Amino acid sequence: MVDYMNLTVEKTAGVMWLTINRPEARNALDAQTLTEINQVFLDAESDNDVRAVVIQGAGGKSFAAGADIQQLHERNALGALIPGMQGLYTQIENCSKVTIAAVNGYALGGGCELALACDIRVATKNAKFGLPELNLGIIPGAGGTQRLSRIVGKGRALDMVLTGKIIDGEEAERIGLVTYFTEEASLIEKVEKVASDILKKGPVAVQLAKLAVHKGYDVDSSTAMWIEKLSQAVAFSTEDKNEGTLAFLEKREAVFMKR
Ligand code: CO8
Repeated sequence: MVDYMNLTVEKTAGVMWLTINRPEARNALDAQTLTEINQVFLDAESDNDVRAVVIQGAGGKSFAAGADIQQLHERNALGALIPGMQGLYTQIENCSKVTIAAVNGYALGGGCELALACDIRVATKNAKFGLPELNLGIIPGAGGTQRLSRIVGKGRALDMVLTGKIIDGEEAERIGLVTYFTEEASLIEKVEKVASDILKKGPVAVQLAKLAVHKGYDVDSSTAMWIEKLSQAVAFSTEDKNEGTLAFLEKREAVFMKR
């Protein structure tokens, strides 16, 4: 496995655990860290043993405190046009593996947007979500203005974006920003349970279902239905479909193929 400066990466039964490891900077996402996250996703994408990627922050205080503000200070308008963090998060959303954000502590700005780009968010009471970019004279620019409103609705998204308010994990669950709220001590256990529930399913079906939900969300309903229909047709062409349906009829657990 590659050596990283700002991440630690571990693989356990089907899951790649990516830990952002700059606790002294509250896991702020500088260019080096973003490059390393990109590399982990390239590796995960090409590794058939990996079926889910979990992102977490080291140090207990922070998931990620956003883009590195020193580097933002030095960036000009042309620099803001490159794909950068927004491009990386879109790649994460499009990743064929399931992605889970395990959030404890600060998930601010680009850190919150990173969690929003994941398929599932698990958070503790101690989690603090917010988009404080307007305090810096910029706007959430890593998908936050779009993904937050798709996840919690336009009204709540506008409130969070315009006021920069910070909400804890419990409130985040109440408004639908996070999928699961858990005690700090049970965060990893909860993430493992969610991942293992998904890993029991047919891998191709998981990939196709994720694709249909994400891609269908951004287009008109008739096109979305066709995305679902075509994804289903692919699922029907798999050995997993034969095994899954036969296992039910034979009253046994399905044994799905590896990808
Ligand atoms: N960037 C750089 N350094 C940071 C950041 C950051 N985002 N966050 C924290 N740090 C550093 C601090 O400067 C400090 O460094 P030092 O010890 O050298 O002084 C160290 O981390 C510890 O920080 P604090 O002492 O402030 O720790 P606290 O526990 O008191 O507070 C907070 C933690 C609340 C997280 C606080 O540090 C904070 O408010 N950080 C900034 C949060 C923020 O505004 N995030 C949004 C950044 S903008 C963004 O993410 C835009 C994304 C889209 C970009 C698209 C570009 C085109």
